Amino acid sequence: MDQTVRLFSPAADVADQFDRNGYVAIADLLSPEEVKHYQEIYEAFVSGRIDVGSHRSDLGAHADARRPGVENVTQIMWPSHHLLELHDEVLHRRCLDVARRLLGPEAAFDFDMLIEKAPQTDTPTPWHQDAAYWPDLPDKRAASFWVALDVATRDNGCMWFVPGSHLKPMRPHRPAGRGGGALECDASEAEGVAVELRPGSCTVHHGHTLHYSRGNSTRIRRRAFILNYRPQEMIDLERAGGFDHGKQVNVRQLRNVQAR
Ligand SMILES: O=C(O)CCC(=O)C(=O)O
Repeated sequence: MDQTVRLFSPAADVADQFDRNGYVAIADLLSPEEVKHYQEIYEAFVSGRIDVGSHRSDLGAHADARRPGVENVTQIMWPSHHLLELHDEVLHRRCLDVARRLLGPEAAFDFDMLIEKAPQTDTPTPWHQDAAYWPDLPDKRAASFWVALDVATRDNGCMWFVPGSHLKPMRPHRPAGRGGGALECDASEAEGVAVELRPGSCTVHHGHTLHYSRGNSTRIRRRAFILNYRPQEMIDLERAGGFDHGKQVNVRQLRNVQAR
C-alpha cells in the first residue's frame, strides 16, 4: 500500500514514475462514497441486470473450471457502451485528466472493461503485455487504469508489473491454453513488483508493460474497473483498420461463458 503516490502530488511524480517504470500507483482516485457508487454499477453488470450479451466472457477459460457455475475470471467489455452516462461520471473524467498528464493533451478514451476474480476462483491472469492484443501502431503511447473496487492483495489478485519492461522489446506471446482468448508470455514474479491497493486507488500501466495477477484464493471479491487511453490519432487508425476492442465484432464470442 505504500507504493502509491497522491494524485494531486506534483504531477511530475506521477508522470516520472510512469515513464521510468512503465506503471504508477495512484492513491484514492475515488472516494469511499464514489467506490460504493461504482460497486453498485458493477453489480448491475455482473448480476446480468444490464445485459451485455457477448461482451461478457471468461478470461480464465484456458484453465480448468474452479467453481461450478462461476467464471474463472469474469470479463465484461465496454461497460460505457451499455451505460452511456459512465462517460460523464467522475471515474471516466478523472482518468482522462490523468491520461492527458501522462501521455499528452491528445490522449483520448479508447475502451473500458470490468474484470472480476470471484472468491476462490484461483485463476491467475497470465503474464502479458497489452500491446500483444492490439494492432501494431506507430505511436505506442497508451495508458491503462486498473481501478480497485475492493482491497486488492497478492492473494486475491492485485496487479504485478515488471519495472522498465515497456522500454524493452516485446516478448513473444502465445495463446494461454486450450480455450478462451487470453495470451501469455514468459515472465515470473521474481522479475515483478506486486502493487496492493485499497478500494478507490489505482495503477496505471503502459501498453508495453509486462503484468500479471495471481488467482483469487481468498474469500473476498476482487473487482477492477479498467479504462484505456491513447492518442486520438491512433484510435482513429485502429478503427479505420476495423479494430474496436470487440465493441462491434466480438472476436471472443466463442469463449466458454458461464453465467453466475
Ligand atoms: O485484472 C486482471 O487480472 C488483469 C488486468 C489486465 O491484464 C489489464 O488491465 O491489462
